[in-house]
Amino acid sequence: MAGRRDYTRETLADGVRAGDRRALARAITLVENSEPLAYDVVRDLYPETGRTYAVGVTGPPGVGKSSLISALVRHVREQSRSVGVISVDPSSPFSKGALLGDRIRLADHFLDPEVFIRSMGSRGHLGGLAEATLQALLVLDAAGKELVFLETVGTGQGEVEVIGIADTVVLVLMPGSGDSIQALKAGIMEIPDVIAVNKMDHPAAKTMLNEVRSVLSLDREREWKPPIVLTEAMRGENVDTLWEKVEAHRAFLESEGLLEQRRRENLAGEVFAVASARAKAHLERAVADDAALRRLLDEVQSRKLDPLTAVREIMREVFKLEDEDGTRA
Ligand SMILES: Nc1nc2c(ncn2[C@@H]2O[C@H](COP(=O)(O)OP(=O)(O)O)[C@@H](O)[C@H]2O)c(=O)[nH]1
Ligand SMILES: [Mg+2]
Repeated sequence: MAGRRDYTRETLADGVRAGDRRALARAITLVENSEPLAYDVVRDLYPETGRTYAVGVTGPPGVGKSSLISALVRHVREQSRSVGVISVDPSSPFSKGALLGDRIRLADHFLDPEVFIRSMGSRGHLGGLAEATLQALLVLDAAGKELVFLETVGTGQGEVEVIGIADTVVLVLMPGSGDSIQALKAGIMEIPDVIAVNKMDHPAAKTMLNEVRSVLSLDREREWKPPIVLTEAMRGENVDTLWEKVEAHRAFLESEGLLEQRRRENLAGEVFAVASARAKAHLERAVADDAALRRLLDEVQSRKLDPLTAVREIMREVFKLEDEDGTRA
């Protein structure tokens, strides 16, 4: 199939199944562009998916997520496992081997045919980044990747939706990630399954470790106690231990019969997230395209119409919904 540019639904699905890199790259580009062919191919492949184990890697910018993923990929490649990486960190663009700045860590793996790395742009997908990531993950799953790492930056709602599909979530912090500690403490950030305190070469790493420990100790009821690992991504220090913890979490989920349950909830959550994102995009477009709806907003502004009456009008007009605010007309 080499050299063939115009895939059909069948040849693209077959290329993905065979793990052909060109087909994978093409399929994910189509996914990113919300092309109809991408939907068809994923629809065809979906019954064959569910074999990949997805590891989400999240945390603030600059903590070393990309570097750690690179080290983890190296580690799991020593066990000959096939790997995919999807990065939705806009600051870590690893596409086509053309890497910016010093972010060459994942480039080590570009020559390895069993490793497929792709960064997703944050362009306007109909269903947001959650949609594009989910579809890309399914493509890599159908291609037979045993493991897929999903890198996302931050802790915003969009990122939560992207990481929401992961079987195991690793939160990466570094000395000085005080905001994240506060977010964990306040319950803004969900408790991850494994925590890496990276840059352990930094003098404040131990302090950070203790802070994370004290936050987690507040939460005694959990069956799974998230392990915390000090790592150094550049030299690969403790990366094997970090991977052991990920595997331990997987074993925990599997032994308790929780993996199926988690996946069921994750998939439901993704469907909901993508549907919500599409509904929002639809709403915004509808209001932008409709002078009468825009006028409602003007009337709210000039206090001729109260906000919830405008909401009700908009819901009726755009979604054909009555009484969505729960009041009786
Ligand atoms: N000293 C030290 N620097 C690190 C470590 N891990 C990553 N870095 C550096 O931290 C910076 C950000 O790393 P990167 O992996 O791009 O972080 P990301 O934004 O979380 O993906 C880079 O300059 C890395 O070289 C570490 O364990 N120790
Ligand atoms: Mg990164």
